[in-house]
Amino acid sequence: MFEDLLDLANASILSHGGKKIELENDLKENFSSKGDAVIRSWLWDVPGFRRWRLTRMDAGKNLQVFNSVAYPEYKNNHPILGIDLLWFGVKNKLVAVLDFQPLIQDEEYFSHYYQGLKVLNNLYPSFNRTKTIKFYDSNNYFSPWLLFYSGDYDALDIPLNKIFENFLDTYWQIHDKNLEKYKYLCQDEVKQLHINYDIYSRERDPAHGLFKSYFGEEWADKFLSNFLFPLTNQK
Ligand code: BLA
Repeated sequence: MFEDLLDLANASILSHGGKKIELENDLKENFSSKGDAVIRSWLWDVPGFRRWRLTRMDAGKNLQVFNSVAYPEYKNNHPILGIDLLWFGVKNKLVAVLDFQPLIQDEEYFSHYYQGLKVLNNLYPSFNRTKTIKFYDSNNYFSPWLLFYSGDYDALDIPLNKIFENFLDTYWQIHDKNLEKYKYLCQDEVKQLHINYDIYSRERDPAHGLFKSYFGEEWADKFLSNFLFPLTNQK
């Protein structure tokens, strides 16, 4: 599951001039000691972006994960692309969170970057859960138009691939339209907001326990510090 989405994302990055960055062996691929799960990651250097990472975890019928974050360059103040897709096999439950994660909660910033996501949010009402999100603070690094589904996978009314493709295309539009001409935050402010994003995400991320149970604590710590949120150590 999610393999198609990963292929789609990697192909889309490649077509935008992305170059693969080699990862250390155990970050690139790691098997659980019981042999019941594998986690693979990709890192890209993409024009206009500081860092673009993707991760797929396959624990068979228990759990499937696809997670990706794209951090634009400090010199522009685009929202961060955030994707977190999880499927829990026992309950056949899908949790899908897709957002243009805003650096700040500000009307002018929203009116500049969120027209496209607003359209998608209206187009896919089943991805418009109004319940408060767990673990995170919905007013911090989440937009009012995030696409969020949590429920029975079979009850999805629109194929996830279609939503994903549309979402990614809409995000590329921000980039392709060269919206970096809009200078609302200076480079130093953007840098600090990216650092804060990593610190906040690492503190809140419910994935550590999951990684620990499959791959051990040492690897889980390393994966979070060195791959998922490497700015955590900067202040
Ligand atoms: C929820 N994300 C979760 C949960 C897990 C992960 C285990 C709890 C699901 C549940 O029990 O219902 C897993 N997070 C991961 C994994 C990685 C990770 C495996 O970072 C890394 C490989 N999370 C993100 C990003 C977004 C995000 C980029 O990493 C933004 C789009 C959002 N994840 C997010 C939200 C929830 C969540 C909002 C809570 C969903 C809810 O309220 O049910």
